[in-house]
Amino acid sequence: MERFPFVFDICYPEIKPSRVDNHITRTLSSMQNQFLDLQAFDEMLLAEDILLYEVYEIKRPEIEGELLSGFSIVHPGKVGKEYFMTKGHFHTVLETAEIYFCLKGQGYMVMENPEGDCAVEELKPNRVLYVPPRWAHRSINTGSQEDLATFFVYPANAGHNYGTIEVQGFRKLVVDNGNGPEIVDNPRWLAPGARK
Ligand code: S6P
Ligand code: ZN
Repeated sequence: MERFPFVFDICYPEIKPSRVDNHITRTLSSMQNQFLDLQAFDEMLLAEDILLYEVYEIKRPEIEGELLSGFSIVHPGKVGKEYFMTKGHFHTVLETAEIYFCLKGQGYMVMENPEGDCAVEELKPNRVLYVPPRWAHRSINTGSQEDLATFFVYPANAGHNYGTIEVQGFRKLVVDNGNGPEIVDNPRWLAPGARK
C-alpha cells in the first residue's frame, strides 16, 4: 500500500482513473426486487444479464483516518419506466458522510435517513453533493445515451449496509412516464412504522 502522497488522472472520454486497484461490476441479476416493475425486470433478465453500473476504487486500508475514493459509472437505460440505478446503501458506520462530484451525465441522488426523511438532488457535471452522516444514497442515471459518472470519497471505515435498503426500499423512485424524469413515491416502500 502506498505510504507517500499520490496522484491519479481521469482518462477522458470514458472517465475512469488512470490508477485503478479494484473494478466492481453490477449486472441486472444483482438487483432482484429493487426495481418496481418486477415483470419488466424478469423479461429483461431472461434476455440478458446486462451491466448496469461499474465502480473503480482506489484501495486503501479500511480503517479510521483513511479515505476511500473512486469513480461510479451508471450506464443509461430503464427497467420498465424506472431508470438504471445503483443498489444504494446505508453506511455500516451510520455516522459517516460522503461527497460526490459529478463529472459527466445527468441524474439524481435519492437519499433517506432511518427516520424516513428523504431528499432527492439532481446530479449534473461539476456539481458537488454532500451526503451527511446517516443518509442512505442511490445514484440514478436519467440520461438517454450517456453514462452518469461521479467521483466519490468517504471514510474508509464506513462499510456498506445493503440489506436494509433491499428490505425497505427507498421512499422515492425516479421514473419516466413519457415526459422525462419524474420523482414519485415508491408504493412498496416500508415506512418506519411498518418495519420490524
Ligand atoms: C460507497 C459509495 C459508492 C458506491 C457506488 C455504487 O460508499 O457510495 O462508491 O458504492 O456508487 O453504489 P452501491 O450502492 O452499489 O454501493
Ligand atoms: Zn456510500
